[in-house]
Amino acid sequence: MPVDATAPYDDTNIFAQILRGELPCKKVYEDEFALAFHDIAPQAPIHILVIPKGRYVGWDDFAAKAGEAEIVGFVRAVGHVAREQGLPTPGYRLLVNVGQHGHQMVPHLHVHLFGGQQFHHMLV
Ligand code: D5M
Repeated sequence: MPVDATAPYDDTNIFAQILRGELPCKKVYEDEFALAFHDIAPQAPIHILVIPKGRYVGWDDFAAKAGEAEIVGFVRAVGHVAREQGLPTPGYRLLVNVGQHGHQMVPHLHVHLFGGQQFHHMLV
């Protein structure tokens, strides 16, 4: 079942467990504001998730509640990972699923970074 992105943050969610080091991940980048790791079920040759370290369920509470340094740091981390993966020149795709209609399955904000192939139409 997709999550309700307006629900209170649930500290037992799987990405919270990864952030606390209770579950392993294939880490590609970490800084003060963000953690990036390979998606467990990749849907492209490169499929990385970038998550903020703060407790945000979806885009809306992140945008509304995160501090400016946190927002800037997170956005920069996404760009950093894309550069580290050599993606800016061929290009890549970023995706954020939010709530039920967005089919968000994990209630901790995450940006999907897809690369390594030619994409065509938007996903549906
Ligand atoms: O995407 C949630 C994504 O999270 C989905 O692509 C699978 C991925 N996932 C789930 N569990 C893990 C673990 N443990 N490691 C790495 N990736 C994981 P959504 O946008 O919520 O539908």
